[in-house]
Amino acid sequence: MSDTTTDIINQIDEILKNKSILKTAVITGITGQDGAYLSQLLLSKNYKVIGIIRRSSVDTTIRLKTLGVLSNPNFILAEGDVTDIYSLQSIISKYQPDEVYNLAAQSHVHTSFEQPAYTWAVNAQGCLNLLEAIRSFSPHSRFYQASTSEMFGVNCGELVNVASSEHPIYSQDENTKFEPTSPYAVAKLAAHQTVQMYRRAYNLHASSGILHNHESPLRGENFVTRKITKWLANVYIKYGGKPSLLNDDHIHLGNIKACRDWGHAKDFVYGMWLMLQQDEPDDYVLATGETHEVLDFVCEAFDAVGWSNDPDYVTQFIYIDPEFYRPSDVPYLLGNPNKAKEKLGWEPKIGFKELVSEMVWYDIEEAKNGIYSS
Ligand code: NAP
Ligand code: G4F
Repeated sequence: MSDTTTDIINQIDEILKNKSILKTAVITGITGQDGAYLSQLLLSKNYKVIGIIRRSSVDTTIRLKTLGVLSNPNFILAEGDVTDIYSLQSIISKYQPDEVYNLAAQSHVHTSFEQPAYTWAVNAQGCLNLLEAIRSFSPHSRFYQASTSEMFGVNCGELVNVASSEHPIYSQDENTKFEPTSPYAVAKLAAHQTVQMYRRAYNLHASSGILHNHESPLRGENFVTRKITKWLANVYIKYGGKPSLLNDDHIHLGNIKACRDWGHAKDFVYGMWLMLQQDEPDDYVLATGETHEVLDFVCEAFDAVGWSNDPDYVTQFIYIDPEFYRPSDVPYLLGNPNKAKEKLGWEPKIGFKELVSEMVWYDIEEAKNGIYSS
């Protein structure tokens, strides 16, 4: 084939690809766990995805590479920062996106106690900046805000099994009062209410997902779930698949009695997308409806590799370290996702056991290959 023929074929290919593009989406927080899974989902639906990435002296695209997103021809990285409104204005006005997902955050709760002003700038002001950019330059764009169950704070929610006073169960839904107990949650609540205000005042199609904890093998390594699975994987490899404390290989943890409603990030990003496909914007809780203590997570991880999951046995491997306690912690999260089920048809597919097992075995493979990312 001549060069000219190949050129023509390539051009036709390009035209056909562009023709099949359905929508354009801008995502902030593109390099994070959810940014990676959401891009993967949208690309599979023929979106053109523009990921806003902040300048860094090191490569932060590891998750995007792992999921094969970075090499997709419909994926573009645009440099920007949610604390810099001008960068957002320029990207939003250039791409006129159908959908904008604001996932950028200083997302670590413990860190927010040490860096409250920075957390506020990214999590609260950052959301306002993005909404303003949309209002001014692309008001037709549909907007998703990454709100969080952390906003419920010390409020365990409503009693759901009124019949059993012996084992009362509480759960949080869209009507549960927010009682935030960290700088992270206070900033997220400010953003959440700003979204509601922009919806009312400016008629923007702006929705918030009040998401309970969601994890995956791509979870940041200083969140408790990934910290546990990485620790276990290293011990597993070091001692040939046997549990051992030979070199004082305890895991250092803080509040192991805290309860979280842990789901899989893949399920949750699908819920985000569903919210923006609705005729009307709204707020939705996404959760599995099941809660576990941090200690249960460690036991389940032991079980995944065939070690005893007896809590008395497992706790011998845990060193309770005050360093990992927070000035105030959220004691209990269990979400009621009924509204999302009824209105969006959303349902989580991956359960707790499967989630823990996937994370553990992924980290064992990484440990085998000597991959220790930061
Ligand atoms: P993550 O892995 O920590 O990712 C956070 C992302 O935000 C990263 O891409 C980070 O970029 C980016 N970012 C931080 N500061 C920024 C700034 N100033 N400008 C632009 N980007 C910035 O978080 P995640 O677990 O994917 O969570 C996604 C969102 O959902 C967050 O808003 C989080 O607060 C919220 N959320 C998460 C959960 C959960 O359980 N995962 C639950 C409820 C709500 P770098 O790579 O450069 O740091
Ligand atoms: O894994 P965590 O750090 O997640 P946390 O604080 O629940 O926040 C995550 O979920 C929120 C949704 O509810 C998101 F909005 C937020 O961005 C983030 O994704 O901690 C979970 C629990 C806490 O009670 C913590 O005190 O585990 C307890 N914990 C005990 N030892 C620990 C540790 N947490 C961490 N990170 N490290 C420990 O060693």
